[in-house]
Amino acid sequence: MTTNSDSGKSYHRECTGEALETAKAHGSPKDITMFGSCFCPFVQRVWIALEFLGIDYKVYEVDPYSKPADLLEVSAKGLVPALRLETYDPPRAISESTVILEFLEDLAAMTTQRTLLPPGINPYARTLVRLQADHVNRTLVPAFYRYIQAQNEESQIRGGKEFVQAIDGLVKLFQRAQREGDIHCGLWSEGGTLSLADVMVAPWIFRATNVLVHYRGFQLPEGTQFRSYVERLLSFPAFKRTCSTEQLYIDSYERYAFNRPNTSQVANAINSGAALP
Ligand SMILES: N[C@@H](CCC(=O)N[C@@H](CS)C(=O)NCC(=O)O)C(=O)O
Repeated sequence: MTTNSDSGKSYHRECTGEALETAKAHGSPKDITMFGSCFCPFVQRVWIALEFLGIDYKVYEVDPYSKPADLLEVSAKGLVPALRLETYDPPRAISESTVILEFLEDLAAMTTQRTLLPPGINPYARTLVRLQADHVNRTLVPAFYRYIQAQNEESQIRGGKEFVQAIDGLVKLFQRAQREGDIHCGLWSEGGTLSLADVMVAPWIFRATNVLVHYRGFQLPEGTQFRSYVERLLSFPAFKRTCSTEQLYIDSYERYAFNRPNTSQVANAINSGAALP
């Protein structure tokens, strides 16, 4: 069902659009340096959180596939995102998007007082958001890559179904949180604000609306509630400020859409059935 042939495009090395403006505004040294790449959804998570939590940072764009020495110093696997904490001497580093999000949440609690979790002491309400985030990581993200890397019609149809099921699973978890009456369902609630689960999933929902539409003819599930959620998510200011123009993603994901050999560690893991790096 792939509509066109591999034209050999490579990934972009520099942000475009709103993301470029944001990167330019964060070009001078700060206590935190974010190692990132414009096309990377794991980086986008961290970037959204920095913007939303009001934590200052410098953007440092690197090519994670060429493994420059300064990237390997902050991430043993040579993966973006990573943060370099410049206030230590010598500087220290953190990698892994989900772990970085927890670090930023802790840091914000001590500084800006902003949060991605239900505020106050409500362990159950906070757990519901973490359950949503866990589903995104273990089910929805791998399903996205299996779908975009699937090459024959049968596996593409299966991949599309699996991705939709993963979205449905997330919707069920949002509905459960809402039904149980907890105060913070993130942007799923009208009038709500960004949650940890929203940050975790937004980059892949966004890429479903451009990359998957372009290469797989994908349509997001219907349903007014879900469509309104996507609308709130993709128009949320802290999210939009981290978005490049759609062509950047379409170009950068051609490698995945044609499952070119050695596209990335993530692509290799999907092809071999291993856990994602
Ligand atoms: N588990 C990591 C995954 C990060 C990741 O895979 N980043 C990609 C870019 S989207 C990367 O750096 N790839 C380099 C490579 O595959 O060698 C996280 O959540 O931060």
